[in-house]
Amino acid sequence: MTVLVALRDWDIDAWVARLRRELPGRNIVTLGEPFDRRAVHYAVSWKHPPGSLAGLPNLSAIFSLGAGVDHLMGDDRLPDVPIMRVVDPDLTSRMSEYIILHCLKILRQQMRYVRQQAERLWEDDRDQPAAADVRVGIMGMGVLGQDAARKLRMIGFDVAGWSRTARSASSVVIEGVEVFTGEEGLAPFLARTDILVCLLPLTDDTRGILDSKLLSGLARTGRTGGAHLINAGRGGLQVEADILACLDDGTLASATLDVFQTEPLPQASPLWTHPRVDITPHNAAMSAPATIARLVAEQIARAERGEPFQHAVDRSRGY
Ligand code: NDP
Ligand code: OXD
Repeated sequence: MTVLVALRDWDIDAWVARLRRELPGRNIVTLGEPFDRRAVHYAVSWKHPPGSLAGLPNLSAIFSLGAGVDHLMGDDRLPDVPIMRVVDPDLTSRMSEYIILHCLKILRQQMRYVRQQAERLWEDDRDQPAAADVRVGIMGMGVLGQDAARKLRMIGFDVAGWSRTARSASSVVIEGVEVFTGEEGLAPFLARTDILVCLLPLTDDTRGILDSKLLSGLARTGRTGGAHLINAGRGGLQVEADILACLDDGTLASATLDVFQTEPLPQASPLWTHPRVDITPHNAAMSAPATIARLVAEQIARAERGEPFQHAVDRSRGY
């Protein structure tokens, strides 16, 4: 039984080595070598070249090596087999670390002190807000959004969330966290938000959602000196020209971006040098080969014991 590893952008050797360790006795092959297409039962993918998983007659499942599956949905020749995504405590904790780091950076005005140090300037702020004075709004109250919400609440932030369905909102029970839903919940959610955290998946419904219209709905009179955006979901969610315009006209006080419309972020992008933009190279929550290869092996073992796969993607929703 063969497992096909179909990756772009990531270190394929590290993944193959880990998968071989976790799946002893299986034939692990890559797209770049000759292999028997009829022997492939499973494929693991991160941004595989579109069409490269077609023509595998015995394929029974595809595993995304990330939590997001937009990289699969763009392939119009994707085989009609179950798709599983990563849900893993290690990846979830990493994302929460990132969100907490940047919410605290805004709360404690860290960028101001970095600038002051460069100028040897000793100037403090005696009117420092408490975490409870700052309203964080999380778009996307799934696995990652809920964990970040819980941890931000523990620190004391005033947290709310926004998700697609009321059903999911009622199942998200985090003390003190109100979950708004759908289009009608969006305006009130934004109006009570000083720091907007985006952890949405990229789908037909969410593409370009972070535009001027949405950002202008954020609160700007809170204790954070204006509205702030943190996007660690996907670059396709944001309209970068609108974010720059919003920074320049005061709609946004800062933007912290881990993901971009084009990755790597082109050298010519004005985001690189904007004084109120913080950039990280799409590494808010990395998929670690050691952990994720084990998850794939566990999923295969489940299927071969006759148990259902976990964390299957709903293709009609796109996430
Ligand atoms: P989940 O599928 O668990 O959660 C998605 C959430 O988004 C759900 O609450 C869902 O609502 C909500 N949602 C989806 N569509 C809409 C919509 N149209 N309107 C409002 N809410 C919507 O995903 P995860 O939390 O595991 O991951 C979220 C995303 O984070 C991934 O898709 C990926 O793009 C990104 N990511 C980025 C990483 C990085 O390093 N930068 C690392 C890992 C993930 P509902 O609950 O109603 O279904
Ligand atoms: C993911 C990612 O989706 O790393 O897991 O972006």
